[in-house]
Amino acid sequence: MEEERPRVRPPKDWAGGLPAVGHALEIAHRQMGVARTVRTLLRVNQKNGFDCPGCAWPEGEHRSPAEFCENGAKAVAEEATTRRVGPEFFAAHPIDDLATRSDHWLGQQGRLTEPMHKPPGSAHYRPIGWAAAFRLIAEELRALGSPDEAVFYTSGRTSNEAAFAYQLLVRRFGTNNLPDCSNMCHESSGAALTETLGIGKGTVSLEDLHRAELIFVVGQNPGTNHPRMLTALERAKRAGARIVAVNPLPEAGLLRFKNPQRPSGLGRGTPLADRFLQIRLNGDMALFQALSHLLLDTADRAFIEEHTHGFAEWERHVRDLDWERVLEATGLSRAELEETAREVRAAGSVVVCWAMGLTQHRNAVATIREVVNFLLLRGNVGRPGAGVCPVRGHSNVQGDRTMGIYEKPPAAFLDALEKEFGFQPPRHHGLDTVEAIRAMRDGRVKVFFGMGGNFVRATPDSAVTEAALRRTRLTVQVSTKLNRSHAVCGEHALILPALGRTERDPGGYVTVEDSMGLVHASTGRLAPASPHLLPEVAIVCRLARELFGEDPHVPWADFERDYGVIRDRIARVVPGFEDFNARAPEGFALPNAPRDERRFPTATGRANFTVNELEVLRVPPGRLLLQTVRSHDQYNTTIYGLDDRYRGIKAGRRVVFVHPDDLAERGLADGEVVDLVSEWPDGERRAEGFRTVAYPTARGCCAAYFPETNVLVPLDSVAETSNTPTSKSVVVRLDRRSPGGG
Ligand SMILES: Nc1nc2c(c(=O)[nH]1)N[C@H]1C(S)=C(S)[C@@H](COP(=O)(O)OP(=O)(O)OC[C@H]3O[C@@H](n4cnc5c(=O)[nH]c(N)nc54)[C@H](O)[C@@H]3O)O[C@H]1N2
Ligand SMILES: Nc1nc2c(c(=O)[nH]1)N[C@H]1C(S)=C(S)[C@@H](COP(=O)(O)OP(=O)(O)OC[C@H]3O[C@@H](n4cnc5c(=O)[nH]c(N)nc54)[C@H](O)[C@@H]3O)O[C@H]1N2
Ligand SMILES: [Mo]
Repeated sequence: MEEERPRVRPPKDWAGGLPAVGHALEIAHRQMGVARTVRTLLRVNQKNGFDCPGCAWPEGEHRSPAEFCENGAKAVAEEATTRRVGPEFFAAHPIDDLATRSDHWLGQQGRLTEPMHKPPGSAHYRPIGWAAAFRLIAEELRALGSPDEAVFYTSGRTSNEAAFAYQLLVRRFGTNNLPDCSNMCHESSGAALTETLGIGKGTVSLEDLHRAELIFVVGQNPGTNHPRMLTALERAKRAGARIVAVNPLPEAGLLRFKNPQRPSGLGRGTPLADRFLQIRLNGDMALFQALSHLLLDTADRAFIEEHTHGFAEWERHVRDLDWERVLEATGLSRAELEETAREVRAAGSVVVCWAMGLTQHRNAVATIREVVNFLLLRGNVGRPGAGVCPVRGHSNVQGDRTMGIYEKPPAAFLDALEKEFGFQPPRHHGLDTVEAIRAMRDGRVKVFFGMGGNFVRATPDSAVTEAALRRTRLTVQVSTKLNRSHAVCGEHALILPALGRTERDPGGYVTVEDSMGLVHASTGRLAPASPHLLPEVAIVCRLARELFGEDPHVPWADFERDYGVIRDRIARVVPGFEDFNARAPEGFALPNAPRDERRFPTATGRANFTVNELEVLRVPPGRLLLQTVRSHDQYNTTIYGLDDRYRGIKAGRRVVFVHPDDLAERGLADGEVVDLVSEWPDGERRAEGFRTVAYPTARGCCAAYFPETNVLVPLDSVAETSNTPTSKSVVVRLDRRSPGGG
């Protein structure tokens, strides 16, 4: 492992500005040199360019000629790097050696160039031809006792076309085992919104955000993870909006924004949040219940009467609020809550935005249902400037779900597939991410196939998950870059190197769907990193041809040759994609019944108020509640560098942010080295050697970076209903390391 010596400075209270430009250009330059940097970055999110692989934030109708985003630029540079990992690299590095390397080191080696195979018992990966690789996978799949003994994971960068073809292959093979990164991400949002509003997505457009009078940004760090959202918030502010930030950490991007696009946006920048509610981890359900309680007299009776269900019962529940619990859960004062409620009272339209700070808790689904209650109370759904805005992560994670990457597909989707292709897709539900790990651990699943992503690092309980993957017969990773999932493998292992989104694709353009349900085309222009790469669609189609031979149901060869053929099929299967090929180049918005018509396709046919019991997550004496977050220099498990500029950290990632009083209570000082120990009924889990950083987080809470801390998240610690790992509430104690590192 690399030596890390983190240096610590005070955190920043603004995001963006010239340092953001400088930092991005520095990384881009290191990865790809000057000419390629200019050529590549000018194509991001432009018409006829490629969709930024950074995040799912929408582009807006007026794309500026250099829609600049520091972290978008870094994501692009990682893919467009000129560094390469070829057969010589694998000959020089046995798999055991790769397994000792850090995520940072692995990612920095560059792009994968050729298919590689590790046969049983071999210490190394060796080159393998594409045809032999597909033969091997098909043989292993055919040898299974049942199609349900294989799982097919998807990360959220896969295009609509590749995702549609992939789920078709998997269902044609006979299973719904399609876990995806959503299971660890916005699954809780999907579950809560489907039940209450009848759609598993947000109900606002960019335009709504621009004209909202009040915007809540809850459990989200947009300065790092959705930098272009700051431009939208800035624009809303200029139109008079007020912003309430709800977060245990005073994230720089929430406080003040210096827009690098406008010279006048530099200087002191635009203050963003008008109010910062420094909430305790997991206090949000209490917060929204309390706000609703204070606003019951302002209920939009006409809306409630006409469009909702369950109001009376919910009103009784919220009227009878236990203030003591609210104050304990939130760590906020009653005055702060009352002032915030007054602000809501004065606002004609409210949007609530959120991300992982709400979705990765045991009661995440209930918390998001409470956000919906809060908005429904004043009719803040389905009219301009108002609604729910779950801010998505991966650039096409929302589109992948729309295309059927889902272990619990709705019957209507399967009916449509059956009608279009004339085979019977499996009807029983498949395994999600956590269930897939359990099944591999228990020997019930023998083949793992990953379409992108870094399964062993993104998932919880790293030691358990690694052992689970090592038990399988075959692991297949379709990847662009080296990561730890290549070093933790089954008896047989394959690495299948794929084309990235920045690269020319022989099948034509692909499409993606952003966080607000806009579908648009993405065209790669760079020469592929290696002549041996295949597009994801081709990988799916060639495997299908090997597996099914002449297939009377699906024209796989045509799919591979021309993605327009896939789009024609999508148009007939997925509602909202009519005339897909004609509309894709311009882009179009998917229908959204709550937003467009105030229609709520739920079980009751109305928007549902739900009663959610308020519990306080109490932590045993001496323990802290740990959240696992992203630094400014990473993209999930891809680590660009060891700094976290906005939080004042340089040259190291093994740090834990703790309130100074919580440190003092434990007799600890800033700069000491501790182990983080999570306690769970089945035993302890330990992450070693973290430098304490005295930091202005909420009391009783601490924060450290993912994926180093995934080892601490117990596999069985999941959100109710959504089964999402509770990555934002892990009970830990800090054990001081004895001097000398014992
Ligand atoms: N550059 C970059 N961009 C990215 C990513 C990346 O890694 N790097 N990842 C992408 C992906 S897949 C996703 S899902 C998104 C993630 O985007 P975010 O959700 O912004 O990512 P996290 O770092 O997990 O940050 C969680 C935020 O919620 C706060 N928080 C944690 N727990 C609570 C809580 O209980 N209540 C409240 N109110 N706040 C809480 C944390 O302090 C932190 O500010 O970003 C996407 N964009
Ligand atoms: N403790 C903790 N755990 C978490 C989270 C957390 O906040 N805390 N967040 C969760 C969330 S929100 C998410 S979304 C997951 C992310 O989980 P994943 O999506 O599985 O992880 P990534 O790190 O985004 O995957 C990176 C890898 O994807 C591959 N890749 C990149 N681009 C492409 C491409 O275009 N095609 C193909 N085939 N491969 C590509 C590269 O090889 C790269 O190494 O992690 C989850 N895990
Ligand atoms: Mo995510």
